Amino acid sequence: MECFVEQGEDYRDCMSRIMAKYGDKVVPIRQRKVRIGGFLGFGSREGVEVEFYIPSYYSRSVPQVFSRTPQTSTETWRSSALRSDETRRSPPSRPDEIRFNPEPRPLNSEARPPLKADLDFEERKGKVIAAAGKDPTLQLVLSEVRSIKEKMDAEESKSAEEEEHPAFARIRELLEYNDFSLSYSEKITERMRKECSLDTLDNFEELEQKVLEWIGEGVQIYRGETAPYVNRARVFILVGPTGVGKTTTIAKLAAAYGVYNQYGESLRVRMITIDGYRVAAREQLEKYGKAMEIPVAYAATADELRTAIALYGQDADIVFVDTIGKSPRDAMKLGEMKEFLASCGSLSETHLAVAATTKYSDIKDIMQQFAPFNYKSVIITKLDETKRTGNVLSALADQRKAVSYITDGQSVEKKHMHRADVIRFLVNLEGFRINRSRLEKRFADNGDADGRSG
Ligand SMILES: Nc1nc2c(ncn2[C@@H]2O[C@H](COP(=O)(O)OP(=O)(O)OP(=O)(O)O)[C@@H](O)[C@H]2O)c(=O)[nH]1
Ligand SMILES: [Mg+2]
Repeated sequence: MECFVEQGEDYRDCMSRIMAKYGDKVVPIRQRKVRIGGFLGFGSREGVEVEFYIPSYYSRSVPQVFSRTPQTSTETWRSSALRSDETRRSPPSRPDEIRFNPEPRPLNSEARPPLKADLDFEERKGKVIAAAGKDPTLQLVLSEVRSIKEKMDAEESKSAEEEEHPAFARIRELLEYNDFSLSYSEKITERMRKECSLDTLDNFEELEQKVLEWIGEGVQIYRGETAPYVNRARVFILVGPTGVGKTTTIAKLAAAYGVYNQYGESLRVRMITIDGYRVAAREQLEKYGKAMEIPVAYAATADELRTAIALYGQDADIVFVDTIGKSPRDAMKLGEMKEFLASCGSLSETHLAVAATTKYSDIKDIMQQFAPFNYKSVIITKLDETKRTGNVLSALADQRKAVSYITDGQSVEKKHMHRADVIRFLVNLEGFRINRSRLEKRFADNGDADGRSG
């Protein structure tokens, strides 16, 4: 261990010089009064000399301090770090003089006991935190710091997300291209994260099939009543927004069941319209009825509706009821129509027509606004007018609603009316490579939408 001396005007001056040169890890050993300056004893004055040493573990870690040539102040002050034999002294053995544990310990060691400097820092930190509680400016600064940290965390997790497997982005793109809602797409990618191994993610064709199967699982098909209708007709009411194709669909359904025997069974069909509101609405259905030789009635009041149902119910298997197109925004008119339709009896069933061209958020609104009708299924119309059905599939899955029929043409021809089936939705999705036989195997029992005819 090397000892050093420094001279100054007084003890305080000595210490500030020592610390300026060697830092604050020095250990003063003793001080004594000395005469300093002057020439041959003339002009000298009284000063102080402090003897000190630097513990070896600090001196190892701060070698630059010692490699530096000690700076001496010009004429007045003598050099400090004396290395001559007479100025090198052994550290005092008296503990009261040292007041420092000379036991060397490595710097920054966990085991190092807290130094005074550490304690001072902790104390100051405590004071700042306590002051922050009272000082609104400091609180503002702290909240700024917090929000910066949150942003940094968010950036971090975002960049972690950016590092995800490229298959996620490709599936998202495919879903977006098909107009699936964002929340639907998130659910699919979440499922990928949970259920797909790296091998599956690497095999995109396999992944596509999986995603198609998941989409298919979310499609519920309405199968209708399975019990036979004894001594009564089935009453099938179609509601929905204006212009979605309700009247055309009623005519198509009547044709499918009453003319084409499209679903294996020839039924006695009747049609009723309650639409006296739109010009020529009544004539529109009557025209279809005449062409198909299917009776059509018009009911302007609740009583007339009740009477028509009672009359047709006696000698028909199924009565289709066409309604007035209602804006889903007009809750009052929807309420009135619901009351009106109550005349069809509690055993009637209501279905909702929605055009495939409607955007996802509107379909969701429509489904919610028509919810008081307790509709049993959704009929998707105008499928021929769009190639993207993600909007419809997302809304059906969100609202947990089943789909019964789809229509894809203006004319009342057999080819434009279909029972809903999962495969049809899946194979029509754009951009996906379709393994039809695999899908058919997976959804073998999902093609039957109407219970009565099988
Ligand atoms: N492309 C296409 N057009 C259809 C389809 N179904 C109906 N339409 C057409 O949609 C238009 C409106 O059909 P309507 O059956 O009168 O619709 P609506 O819902 O009864 O209308 P409102 O009674 O006025 O509410 C007509 O031009 C139909 O030909 C379909 O599946 N595909
Ligand atoms: Mg109509």
